[in-house]
Amino acid sequence: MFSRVFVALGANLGDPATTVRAAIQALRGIAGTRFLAVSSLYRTAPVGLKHQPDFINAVAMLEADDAVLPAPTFLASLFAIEAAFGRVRSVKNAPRTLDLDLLLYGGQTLDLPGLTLPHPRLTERAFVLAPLTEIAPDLKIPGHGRAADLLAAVADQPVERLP
Ligand code: PH2
Ligand code: MG
Ligand code: MG
Repeated sequence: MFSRVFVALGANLGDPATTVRAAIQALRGIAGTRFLAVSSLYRTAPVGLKHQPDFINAVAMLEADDAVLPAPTFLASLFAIEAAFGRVRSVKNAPRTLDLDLLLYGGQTLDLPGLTLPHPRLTERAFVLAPLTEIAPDLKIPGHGRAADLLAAVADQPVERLP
């Protein structure tokens, strides 16, 4: 079965806009998927650890065949792209060259070590919900309702859509 898969991109070290654009190209190359859409880039204030540079964030939408690339395998291919971009995993929420988060895999809910679907913090983050609703305005998050309604609830978080 084919599922719509949403991936969040984030970077705040080096030249983050260039990194995010290059990472979008890398996502287009994941074997067994079809690339459907990508949001604008957004400049966003850091959530969590405050004293770090602003982020560039975006969200991409792909189609994946469950039988070929189930969620854990899909996540492994995201980690491989992060590693190729020089991501070093140190402390949680530290600045990063590239962060790729698996947000949603069709309507799946999943709770595995290292992989929870929907992504557990997606519902409270404008830097994810703004680009997500840009490309999927009618999206519903399993267990949480409409993404657009969730975005309205975090409208106090500064995000700026880039031209
Ligand atoms: N990612 C985090 C923590 N905080 N803040 C913004 N604005 N954008 C991010 O991508 C981000 C964050 C952990 O992954
Ligand atoms: Mg991550
Ligand atoms: Mg993240």
